[in-house]
This record gives sequence, C-alpha cells and structure tokens, in this order.
Amino acid sequence: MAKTSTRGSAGPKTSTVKIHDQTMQRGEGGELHQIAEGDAPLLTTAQGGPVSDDQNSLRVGPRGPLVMDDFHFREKMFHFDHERIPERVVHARGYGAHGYFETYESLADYTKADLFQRPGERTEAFVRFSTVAGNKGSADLARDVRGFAVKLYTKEGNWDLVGNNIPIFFIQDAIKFPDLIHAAKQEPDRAFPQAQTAHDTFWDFISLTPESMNMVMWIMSDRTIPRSFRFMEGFGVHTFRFVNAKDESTFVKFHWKPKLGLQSVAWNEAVKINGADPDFHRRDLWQSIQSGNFPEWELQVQLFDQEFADSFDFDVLDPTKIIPEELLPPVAIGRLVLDRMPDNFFAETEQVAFMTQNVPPGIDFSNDPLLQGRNFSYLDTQLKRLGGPNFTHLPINAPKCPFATFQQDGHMAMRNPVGRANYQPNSFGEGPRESPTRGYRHFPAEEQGTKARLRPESFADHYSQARQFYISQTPPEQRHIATALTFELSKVETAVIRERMVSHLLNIDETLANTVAQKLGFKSMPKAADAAMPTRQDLEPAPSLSIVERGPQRFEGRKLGILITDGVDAKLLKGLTAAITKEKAVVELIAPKVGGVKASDGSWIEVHHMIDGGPSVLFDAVALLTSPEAMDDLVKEATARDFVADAFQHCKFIGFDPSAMPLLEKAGIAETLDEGVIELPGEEGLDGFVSSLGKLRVWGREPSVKLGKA
Ligand code: HDD
Repeated sequence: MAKTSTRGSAGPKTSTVKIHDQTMQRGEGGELHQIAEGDAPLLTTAQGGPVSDDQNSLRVGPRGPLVMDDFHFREKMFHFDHERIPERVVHARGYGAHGYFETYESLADYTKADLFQRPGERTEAFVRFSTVAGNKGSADLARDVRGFAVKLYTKEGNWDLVGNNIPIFFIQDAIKFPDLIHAAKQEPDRAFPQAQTAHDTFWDFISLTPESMNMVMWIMSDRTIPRSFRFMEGFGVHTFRFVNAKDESTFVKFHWKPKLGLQSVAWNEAVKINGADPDFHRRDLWQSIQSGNFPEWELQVQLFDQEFADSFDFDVLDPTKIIPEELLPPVAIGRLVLDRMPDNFFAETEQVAFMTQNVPPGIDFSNDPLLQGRNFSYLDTQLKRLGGPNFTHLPINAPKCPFATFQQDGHMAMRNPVGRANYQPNSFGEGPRESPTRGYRHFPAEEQGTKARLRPESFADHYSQARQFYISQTPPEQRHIATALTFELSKVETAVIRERMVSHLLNIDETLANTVAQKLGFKSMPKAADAAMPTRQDLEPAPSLSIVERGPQRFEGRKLGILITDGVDAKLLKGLTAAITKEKAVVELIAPKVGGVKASDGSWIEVHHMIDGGPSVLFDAVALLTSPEAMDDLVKEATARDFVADAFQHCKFIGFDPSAMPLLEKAGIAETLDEGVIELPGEEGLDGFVSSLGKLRVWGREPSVKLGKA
C-alpha cells in the first residue's frame, strides 16, 4: 500500500492512498473516496459501492417502469427522506460560530475552574445565537429575546453557559415554562402568528402573570431588535456559584459585553429588514468573520457573598431581578473571540447540544428554581432532538479533554468501552476510576425546609424593577417602549387582555400607561392591577440599562451604504471609502444597475446591490454620491426615493453630494434637513462626517418624522 500525502499549508487536508490498484482519496473526516476519471472523487453509495449513473433511475426500456433492483435510488431517497431532525422546541432558529475564550488573570481565590487559573490561557468555544419563538425558517429581525449560548471546551469538561441577551426571565419557576412557550408560539388552532408575540395568547398569559412585568419592559425595549449579534450583550441570568480549592463559595452572575458597544434597529426598520433580508443577522456574522473582523465580547462577573445577598432589596435567587451594575460593578475576567464559521451548518450549529447542567469543577448552581428546572429539561430535549443517548459522540458536543466512561451501546454508538470489564469495581485492573480529589464535588450547601409547592415571599415584588428599568431609559428609548407596547397590544383582539396589560403598566409608570391607553384608543382608564407589594419609587435610575447610553461612539464594525450613479465623483467616492475603511467599518455600493456605474473619470465601478436589493435599512448610515446628469432618471425610481426617505425616517446619518439635492426633495425631506444630513465633503471633511457617524442615530429627529408619535 503506497501513501501519497497532499497535505500542505494552503491545500485541503486530504491525502491519497493506493489500495491494490485503486487510488483512494482520504477526506478530512478520514473517509476514503475512490477517484473517478478526471479529478473528482468517485461517487459511491453509503456502503462504498461505486455509482455509474446518478442522473437516471434504473428502468425497463425507455418508457417502462422503474425496478426494485435500484439500490442506489432506494438508498439515496431513503437518506434524503430522513434529512430533517426535530427543530428545537424553543430557539429553533440559530446561527453559530467557533472561537476561543481568553482568561485575563488567575481567579484561583474565587474558583478552581481550570479555565480561570492561568492568565492568557485560551479555551476553545462554540457560540450559538438564536431567536426564541420562531421556527427554523423565520426571519432574523422578529421582536424576540436572543439566545446567547456558549460552550467552552475546558480541560475539565464542557461548560455550557446557556444565556440570553436579556439578564432576566419571564417566570420564576421552571414549571411555568411550557405555559409561557405555548402562549408565545403560534396559536395551536390556526398555526399563526409565527415568530412574534403580538397576539392574544401571549399577552393573555403575560397579563395573568405579574412576575413577568420586569421582562415585559425589557422585551418591549429595543433589546429585542438588535442590529447584529455582534452588538448585543449576553447574560447567564441566574446566580451561580464559584467554588475555590478550599471549598469556599462566592455567588456570581455572568455578563458578556460586546467590544463594539450596543446597538439596535428601529421597529419600522426591523419590519422592513425582515422582507429585504430575512437572514440579516446570519449574513452579518458570516460576513464579519469571513472578512477577518472577529466579533469580541468581554466576560464580566458580578461577585458577591451571602452578606450582600441578605442585604439586597430583592432575592438573588429570583431570575426576574437584576443586581444593578451601579450597585455591584462587574469585573472583567476574560474575552471571547469568534474567529471561525462552522464547515457545515447542520453538523455543528444544528446538532450542538447545550445543557445548563454542564459545569466544570469550580462552578456550581444556586437554588434559583428556574435554573434547577432547566438543569432537568435540557438533557431530555437533546435525546428527543438528536435521536438517542449518544449525542455526545458528535464532534461538536464531545469534550476536547481526555474522557472515559462505561457508557455503551445505544443508537449510533461511535465508541464503546474496550476490554472485558465494562463496569467498576472490577478485578481486571481495567477501565477508568473516579477520583474524590480530582472529580467534581458539589458545594456542600446545607439545606432544610418543609416539602411544599410554594413561592417565596421574597419573590413577590413584581413592579419595582420594571419601573427602575423604564426610568433608566433615555427619552427616545422610553418612546420606543410605548410604541412597542401599543403595536403589540393593537394586535390583541380581546379587549379585556389589552385592559389588563394597561392595568399592570399603571403600577410601573403612570405616564407610560396613559400613553399606551391613549394610543390604543381606550375610552376610560382601567384600575391599577392588584399588587402583592407596592411599587418602590425610591430605586434610582441605572444608566447601565440604556442602550443609547452604552452606544459605541464610533462607527467601527458598522456599514455605510453609498448610493452611486453614472458620473459619480470618483475622487469623492475613493476618499469616503478610505475614511470608512480607516475606521474599520465597511462600505457597500448601491446603484440603479448591479453591473456598476461609469464614474466621472471614466473608470468603471462595480457595485454590491441594485437599489431594490439594497434598501437603506440594510445599512447603519448612507451617502448619496450622484451626478446632475443621472438625477432625472434617479428621482423617478420609487426605490431610490424610499432609500432616502427610510434612512431619514429611521434617524440615520445621510451624507450627500450637492447633486443629490433633487432626490432629497423628491423624498420629501429637503425642508426638514437637520444636523444628521451632511453635505459632502463638507466643512469638516470626510473624517468629520465619519466621526459624526459614531453617534449612529439622530434620535432627536424622531418626533418630527412621527416614527414614535409619542
Ligand atoms: Fe432554555 C434552549 C436560554 C429557560 C428549556 N434555552 C435554550 C437556548 C437558549 C436558552 C439560549 C438555545 C440553546 C441552543 O442554541 O441550542 N432558557 C434560556 C434562558 C432561560 C431559559 C436564558 C432563562 C433564564 N429553558 C428555560 C427553561 C426551560 C428551558 C425554564 C425549561 C424548564 N431551553 C429549554 C429547552 C431547549 C432550550 C427546551 C430547547 C432546545 C434545547 O434546549 O437544546 O430544553
């Protein structure tokens, strides 16, 4: 047997192998392909049988019946018919990427978790972002919570931090999870609406569940329409424990903070993005990683002891409450970088199995009842979804550290114990042994109490933090909450549900409740909902809860869409592109025809989109670099007028070459130009324009365009 390696630094990781007279090619997974005539590997059946004709079924005569002998046809169809696995019951639509986590400093004082011991140590990671309610094929910009699930392949086993982009949850006890999800997803009789909460059953359940009111404020804020996975926070939500080598415990809450700052889109923009590019978030992550702009988050922790927990206004075990960062500042302990897309979406992103109960030594649970219920649920779901108990044999789920179990057999077992003894203890000296010193030890918390179904009194305040969230928002963000509530409730057909929701809002903020009632056209105000505890008015606003306050103040990682036409000033376009690239942002060109345009200097400029395919909702800001001779035709294009009108309505910065003035006029905005509509190159030059873009939006424009109608 001769072996010829074709491995090289740049080439594919395959090799060719000679078996008898047949040259075989070894694929990346180790599989062997026979080589066909020409360069392509020979097509075979899954049993390795060579295939002679993959275009025509075996049949009797040219017009006769197909025959049962056609095992290739049978196998091909059989496999195709079984390609789908059940989608996740929640978080069905997701998108993942590989990367690494890097520890800043040793945390040995707090935790013995191996990944946190050595500064600079890198741990492989896989992250899956998701929406919650929609099915696998739903659109990315649905108003929804985003999943932020992180698998860290540590040297002492996989750690799954299965979080969301919101630091709290709807319910306090996992037993309510099936009800919450049933209510949120499509209604069972009609199977709509898809991927949205704007319908009766969701608001019915919510309005009957006062513990969800804090979460209601968060989901009605712009957090649920993020501009990109790259610009959102992630949270472990629950209180966990760090446990150090001396078995001392410190409570911990985990927060992922995006390096490029927070950013969301406007609701009207989200609606349009869903039509223009339903894969907007997927494409964004794909493009940024493929172009080497690796998204990054810092892992920050809030650490506290029992004394702090006892003195805190709320119960740290209640997952509907935050600990404000102003009260307990988070500490940065490492960073997460995503630098590689999966080779295959199904094998990795679809089959990855996250489970909250996957924790390495040094990390433990608290008595948060939601967390404990989750620890029970996730294993079951993987069994159903992935079809058997051996889902940990899939490469994406297998640990990357040495591991050894006596688990055997079952569907699709890829590895079984070797040797005679598949049990412990045994007399043959075979197999792995447990270790009381190196193995996982649960924190020896002392527990006592009466067995009962109950909800603690300390979980009873449902409105105070909802109010605190609301008063911590900037005026545009408060407007967005009011318009989101109005939109969602306007889709609720049952009047009593709308009223019940407003009666809860009265316990949160009276002005908010009145605004929503007035926008919904209430004839009279309902009474405030009965509250187990009165809303506290003394909680200070926490600026850390606002997206606008946490904005990036720079355009890095964002996208400028430049609408160009024949006759575009080549020098201006080149200068603007250079200024944007210097800012580590991206330019995409849009023109009336996708083939490109002829610039002022006679050069041909290729573009990314024609106007219909590249509406301004796809960009963070836009520029109009046109020419007087192209203007007659351009102003006649409805999509060109929409490009400008939408950018203005969505409060974006607009740069324009003076030749584009007729387009601003036809788009109906020439009379209302403000500081966000900037003539180029302008007094402060192109760099001045680019630095303005760092503000991202001119929210002050919003009331005048009546986007929020507040
Ligand atoms: Fe969950 C998936 C996050 C409460 C039961 N959950 C799932 C995913 C994320 C979260 C990000 C997708 C993982 C992936 O990408 O594969 N879930 C949360 C957060 C919660 C939460 C942050 C509250 C703090 N979940 C929760 C409860 C239960 C579940 C209370 C049930 C008791 N979640 C599931 C599940 C899923 C799931 C049914 C569906 C698919 C999966 O697990 O793998 O088991």
